[in-house]
Amino acid sequence: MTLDNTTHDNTTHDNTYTVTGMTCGHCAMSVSEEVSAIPGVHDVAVDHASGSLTFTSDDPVSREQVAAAVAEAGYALG
Ligand SMILES: [Cu+2]
Repeated sequence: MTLDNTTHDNTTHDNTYTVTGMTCGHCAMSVSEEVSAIPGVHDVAVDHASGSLTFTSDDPVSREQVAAAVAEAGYALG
C-alpha cells in the first residue's frame, strides 16, 4: 500500500446531532449501530440522557443519511 499525502485527503469531519425519543442505553446502542453502518463513519458516541449523537467521518455525511440511519433504529433527529 502506497501512502500519498499529496493527493489523499486525510481530513476527518466532526458531526454533531440531537436524537429524540431515546430512553435508555439500549436505545443509544441501536442508534450507534445504525449510524456506524454509514460508510466512512467512525467513533460514534450516543448519550441517551442528553440525546447527543456525535461521530467522525472520512467524507461529509448529509443530515438525510443520518436521519435515515436514526429512523432505522426507531428514533428521529431533533
Ligand atoms: Cu431504550
